[in-house]
Amino acid sequence: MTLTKYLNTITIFFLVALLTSCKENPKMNLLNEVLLPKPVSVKPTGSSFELTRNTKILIKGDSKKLLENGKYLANLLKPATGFNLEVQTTSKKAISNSIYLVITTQESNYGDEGYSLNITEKHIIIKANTAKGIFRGVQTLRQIFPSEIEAADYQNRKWFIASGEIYDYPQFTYRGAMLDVTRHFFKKEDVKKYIDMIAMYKLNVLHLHLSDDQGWRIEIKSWPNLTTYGGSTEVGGGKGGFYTQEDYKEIVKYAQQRYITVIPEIDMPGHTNAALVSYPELNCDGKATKLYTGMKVGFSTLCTNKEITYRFVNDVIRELSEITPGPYIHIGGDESHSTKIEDYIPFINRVQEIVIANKKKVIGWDEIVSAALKPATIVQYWGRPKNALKGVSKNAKIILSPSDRTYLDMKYDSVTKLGLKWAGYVDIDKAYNWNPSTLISGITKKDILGIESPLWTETVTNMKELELMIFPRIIGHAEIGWTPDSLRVWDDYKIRLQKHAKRLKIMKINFYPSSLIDWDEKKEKM
Ligand code: TNX
Repeated sequence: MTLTKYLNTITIFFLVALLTSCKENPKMNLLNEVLLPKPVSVKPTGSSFELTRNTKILIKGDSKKLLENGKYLANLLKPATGFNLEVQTTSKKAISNSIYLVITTQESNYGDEGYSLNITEKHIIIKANTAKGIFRGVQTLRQIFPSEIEAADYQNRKWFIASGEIYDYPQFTYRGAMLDVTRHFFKKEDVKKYIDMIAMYKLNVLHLHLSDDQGWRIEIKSWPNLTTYGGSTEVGGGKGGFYTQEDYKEIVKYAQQRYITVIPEIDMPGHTNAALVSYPELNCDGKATKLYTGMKVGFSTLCTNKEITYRFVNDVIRELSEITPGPYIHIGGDESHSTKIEDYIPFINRVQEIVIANKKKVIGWDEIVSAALKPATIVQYWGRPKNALKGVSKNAKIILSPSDRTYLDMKYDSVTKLGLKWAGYVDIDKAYNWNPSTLISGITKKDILGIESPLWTETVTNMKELELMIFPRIIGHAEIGWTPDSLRVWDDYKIRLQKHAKRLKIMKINFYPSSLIDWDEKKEKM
C-alpha cells in the first residue's frame, strides 16, 4: 500500500466514525405512543433515546427499594432486547446513556404515587417522592417502548423510544382488582401472574376473596379442617385447593414488590358454608352442612348468637392479620339472606371490634351500613345507592364497584360464552364510560376512596378464561381510577385500546374481541 492510499484509508475510516457518531436519533412523537392509563401531562420533544446494551440503570442514593425497582426494570427489558443492563447506585447526576431513578423530596404535588419521566436523546430520568412512584413511572416507560419489548424471546431490532416529558399522578389512592379464588381455586403462580397483569396498569390493591360457600382457601392453623375439608372442592365439583400461610406470604411479598396491597376477605356471616361444613359447632343446630359445588348465594350463615362463633372469627382474623402487612381486612357481609337483620347487626358490630383489636381496619360490602360503622370502616358499594349514601351519612369512605360497570364476571354481550348477566351486559364502553364522582347523586369525590373491579369466578375456571373476562375491561377501570375524568374520552380511549391489542397479543394475554372495537390493525393503517 502506498503512503497516499494508506492516508486515504485512514481519512475514510475517521470520516465514517465521525458520521456514525453524529448520526441523529430518529425523530419520534411521544404523543403517538399508547399510554394506559393516560398520564396527566405528556409533552413531546420530537427526538428519541436509544436503549443499547451499554445503557446503565442508575439508582440515586442507597435506597434498597429503588435498587429493586432498577433490577425489576432490567429484568423487564432483558428477554426481548437480550441486554444484561447493569444496575448501579450512584451519588452523581444522570450520565449519558443511562436510565436514572431518583427520589426527590422537592415535588410535593407528586403525592406518593406520582412521578415525572423525562426522556432526552442522552438519558431517561424518572423522579418521584417514593420508590412506589418510581415503580409507577417504570410502567409508563415500559409502554413507551415498542410492543415487542414485551416478547418473551429475543427480538433482533433497535430500541428507540420517543423523547419528551411526562408528569403524572393518580386521581384516586385506591385502585383495586378483586379475585374470587373460592368458586374456582387459582394457584399461587396464577395469582402472581394476575398481580403482574394489574401492576402494568398501575393498580395498587389486590383484594382476595378467600372464603365462600364453595371453598375455604387460606390455612388457619387453629382451625385446620377449614382447608383440609372446607377447601377440598369448588363449583362444578373440582378438587379446589388452598394457600398455606407460607404461600399467602409469598403472594403478599410478590404484590409488595409491585407496590400492590393485598386485602384478604373472609366473607361473613353469610357465604360461609365451607366453614359450616368443616366445624359442626359453628351451626346453630350443631350439625355440619354438606360440601357445596353449585352457584347459589345467600343460603348459609354462621350462628351469630353462639360464643364459639366469635372465638372462631377472632382466631381467623388474628392469624390472617399476622400475615397481612396491609392495613385492611375485608369482612364481606354481603347477601346474608339467611341471617335475620337483628342478628346481622350485632354480628357486624362485634366483628368490626375484633378486626380493630387485631390492629386492622374494616372493609365490608355495602350491606354492612345497617350496622354501627366504626370511624375507619370502609364501605364497598356494589349495587344499592341507598347503602352507599347511608355509609357516607355514617362518615364512611366508599370504594366503588358498581356491578353494572365493574363486575368482570358479567358477560360483555349476548354472545359471550362465560359469565353471568344478572347485572346486565358490561361491554367495554359501559365499563369505561362513567365517572366515579357523579355515579351516585349525593356522593362526591371526597367521599370516594377509589374503585375496584371484582372478578367472581363461578364460570371462570382457568387463566385463559380469567384473562378473557378481565381484558380489556380492567384496563378501562385502571384508567378511571388513575386519570382525571376531564382527560378521559371514549373515542380516544377506543383507539388507544385497539393499538394496545398488539402488546397483549405479544404477551400472550387473552382478551375479549368485543365488536365495539376494530381489532384489525391492517385496516387501521389504510
Ligand atoms: C354477587 S356482589 C356476589 C357474589 C357472586 C356474584 C356473582 C357480592 C358482594 N356478592 O357472591 O359471586 O354476585 O356475580
